[in-house]
Amino acid sequence: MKVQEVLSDLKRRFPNEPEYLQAVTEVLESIEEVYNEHPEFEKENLIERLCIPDRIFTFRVTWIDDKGKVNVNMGYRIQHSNVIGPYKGGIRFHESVNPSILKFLAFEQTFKNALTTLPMGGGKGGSDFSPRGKSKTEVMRFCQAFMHELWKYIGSETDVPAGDIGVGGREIGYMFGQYKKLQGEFTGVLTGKGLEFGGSLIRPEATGYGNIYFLLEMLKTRGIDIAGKKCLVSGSGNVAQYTCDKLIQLGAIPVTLSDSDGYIYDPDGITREKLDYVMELKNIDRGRIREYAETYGCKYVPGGHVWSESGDIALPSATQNEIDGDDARHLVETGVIAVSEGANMPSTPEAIEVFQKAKILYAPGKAANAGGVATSGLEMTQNSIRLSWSRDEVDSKLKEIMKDIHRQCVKYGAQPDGTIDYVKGANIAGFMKVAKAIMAQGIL
Ligand code: NDP
Ligand code: 2IT
Repeated sequence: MKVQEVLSDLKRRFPNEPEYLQAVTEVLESIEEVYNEHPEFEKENLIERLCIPDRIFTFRVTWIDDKGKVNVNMGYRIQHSNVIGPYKGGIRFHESVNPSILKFLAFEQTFKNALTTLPMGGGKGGSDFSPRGKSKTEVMRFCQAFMHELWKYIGSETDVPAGDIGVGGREIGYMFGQYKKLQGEFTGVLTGKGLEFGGSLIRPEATGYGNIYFLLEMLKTRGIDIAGKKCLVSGSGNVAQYTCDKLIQLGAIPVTLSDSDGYIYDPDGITREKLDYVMELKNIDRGRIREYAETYGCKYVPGGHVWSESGDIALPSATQNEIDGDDARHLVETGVIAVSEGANMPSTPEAIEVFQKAKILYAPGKAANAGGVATSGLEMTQNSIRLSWSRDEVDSKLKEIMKDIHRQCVKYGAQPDGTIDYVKGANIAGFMKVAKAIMAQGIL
């Protein structure tokens, strides 16, 4: 089937899955031209086989809270594609989780993982359980109950989950412990593990650092220095924190952070000391970003989005569709020069169009935030060879991978006017690798 036929067919079959359709539409529209140059792809209905996940597991998760109440959540694992390696991708715990969101993430993950140059297929999982407001023991019981179902479907050579929204080192530790007990085996079945039990140095930092390494490559194409640039960062979790960390190291000035309740704007910049405070607030005390404004006496906007402020560089690091068309127009009108996505699909299609028309530097998540999963891939390698690499070794491999992803984007996304279409570049590069692997392995 032709690209447009597949798209309208998917819309008919999955009308209640807007995020999945959004991600699929973006990729298919940017690869259409290349796809049409390969009649052998169409002959084997490659597109439809690429868009529909290999399988989806859905299960009930039952757990008891501290008051003795029995709670029921939904659990999922989407195994999208294992043509270039074991299924690989994070687990998200958030009340908004549903099949559409996980299908979009698993689809995107497949291309992102292809771009890393490492042998990893694509998958994603999660639950509509939110750790927010839960005690440590409730989170532990939930993670154990979740893994009690999930363990049957995963394995170090089959499917290797990791963290995402609501799943950090703490949750990975609990899930790893439960997997090990059920399977009776110590294997690298999850990434993002603690350093004491097979985790990799730099994995916590990797998504944020990787995003800035990618941004540096983009800025280099226009001869722009990052030092002194005012940066808008959204979110205040793993990705946002290490994005700020690297910005501070490079002399840039992060001025915002947010959570689902609102955002802070600190005109003096988030310094090293203030970032240490945020890390303790968010990772240990599990507090709200509002408390930053109370501690440092800056602006807090309840219910607001950082995109109503202005800055030189925008680094969305919270969630999907957080930047809409109006936000994008405001950012462009107030002089943003680069947008690099730490989050997955944070810009709506309209926002992407605004950025691209304005010819600012714009990097989609599947390229810019691939450093997280790439370092997960490095964790898998270290687990397989039973060795731990030093911080510098992992960091320099991460830098090389991000530079390589940038090169792939330039190769497939260079435009006649000298600019680079990073959306097209990332989508075509990822697609070609996965497509060739599917063709080589026969009709399955
Ligand atoms: P965290 O759970 O550590 O942090 C998420 C942050 O975003 C929190 O501040 C959270 O606020 C905020 N947030 C989440 N959902 C919403 C929402 N619906 N509305 C408003 N704010 C929200 O997750 P990560 O930092 O790991 O993930 C952030 C993004 O980066 C996600 O899009 C994820 O898919 C992506 N990503 C993560 C990678 C990783 O390695 N962790 C790798 C690649 C991409 P609150 O605390 O109030 O919920
Ligand atoms: O979206 C992502 O790339 C992640 N959440 C990280 C996945 C991983 O397997 O490390």
